[in-house]
Order: sequence, then C-alpha cells, then structure tokens
Amino acid sequence: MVLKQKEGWIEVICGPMFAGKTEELLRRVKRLEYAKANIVVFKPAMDDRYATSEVVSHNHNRTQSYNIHDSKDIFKYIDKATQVIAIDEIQFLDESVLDIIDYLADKGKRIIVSGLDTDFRAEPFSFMPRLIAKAEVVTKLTAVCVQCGAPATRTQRIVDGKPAKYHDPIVLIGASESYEARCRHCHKVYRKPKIFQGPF
Ligand code: TTP
Ligand code: MG
Repeated sequence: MVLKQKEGWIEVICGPMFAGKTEELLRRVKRLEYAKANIVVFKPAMDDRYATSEVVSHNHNRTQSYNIHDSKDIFKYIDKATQVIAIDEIQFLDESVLDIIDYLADKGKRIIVSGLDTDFRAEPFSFMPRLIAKAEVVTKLTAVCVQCGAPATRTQRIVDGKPAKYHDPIVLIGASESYEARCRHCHKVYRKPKIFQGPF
C-alpha cells in the first residue's frame, strides 16, 4: 500500500514572546509563496485603522495580511481556491476560530497559526490548549531567558519595574518595554494563588 499525505491539516507554532513564532510563520509562508501557493495571511485587528497591513517579525521580515476583528471575517478573503490560511497571534481572536479552522482543514486547506501558549502568569492562554489538541503538528518554540540564559518557556510582564500581579488584565499589547522571556525558575508573578502544596 502506498501511504499518501492527504491535504488539509492544522499546524500550530506556539511558545512565549521573543521565541520567533512570527518569524517561523513567515518562513513557512514565504516557502509556499515561492511555490506559487494560493495563500492568505491574517492577524487580529488591534484597532480600527487599517483593514490590511503586514505581519512583521522582529527580523523585519514581512508579508501582506488582512486585519480581522471577527474570525468569521476570514471568509471575506478566502474562497475554494485558497490552499493555505495563516494566522499570526491567533490567541487574540474569538474562540469560534477553532471551529472555523477545523472546517477549513477538513475542506483540504493547510492551516498555519502561531500564538502564545501561555499568558504572563504562565497560565494557558484562553483557547490555545484546545487549539493545540486539535492540531496535526505542534511546534513549541523557546526564547532565551534574559536572566540566566536558559531556554525560556514563559513571558514575564514587568509593570513599573516589578513583576505583574496575578489578577492584572490578561491583554496588554506591548514588546520589550513590558515583557521579557524567562525560564520557569526566573519567571515571577505577584500574588499567585497557591494551588498545590507539596510535601517539601
Ligand atoms: P508575540 O508575537 O507572541 O510576541 P513576539 O513578537 O515577541 O514573539 P515572537 O517573536 O515569538 O513572534 O506577541 C504577543 C503579544 O501579546 C504582545 O503584544 C503582548 C501581548 N501579551 C498579552 O496581551 N498578554 C500576555 O499575557 C502576554 C504574555 C502577551
Ligand atoms: Mg510575534
């Protein structure tokens, strides 16, 4: 029997900030663009100013993208001929994006998405665990801990020079002025509830 790869699946690129998730998404998109794939890129609209913009990585790599407020808006920009759908920072879209990309993968589309797997408290970021469970391929990237140089799996939020508090709002758009990549041991959150008390 000849084993064949059927078309249509979901790839997730996840990890903390400064891990190169956008860079990796763009790398996959660019390869497919060279092959003349019919590909549409999206990102969540953080404001109302522009309908189209670009996904830009820290390395200044970029590609044209559509800014969407609602995950259903994906259907305004794709059609049957679309082969690949990529979404950066998917954690900021509404949860129905999960059903939408599931549907599209079933219809034979290749879905490439990137997003934060955890928030600044190192808790799972909204629907990301469900997305990861549904995906065929998951790439968990690490950054470099700014304190000790170990692989960083977490994002530290700093407010007024101090670690953010557990009950601070989850969404705070920003970059290195408010966030740092940290490893498990260097990551700090104030007032984190004690959920489990072990024997030592
Ligand atoms: P990312 O694209 O994940 O950050 P990045 O560009 O540094 O990472 P990469 O190189 O891997 O692409 O963007 C994260 C956005 O999310 C950023 O605007 C800050 C925001 N954010 C929150 O709103 N809440 C949080 O808890 C965290 C950790 C980030
Ligand atoms: Mg990014």
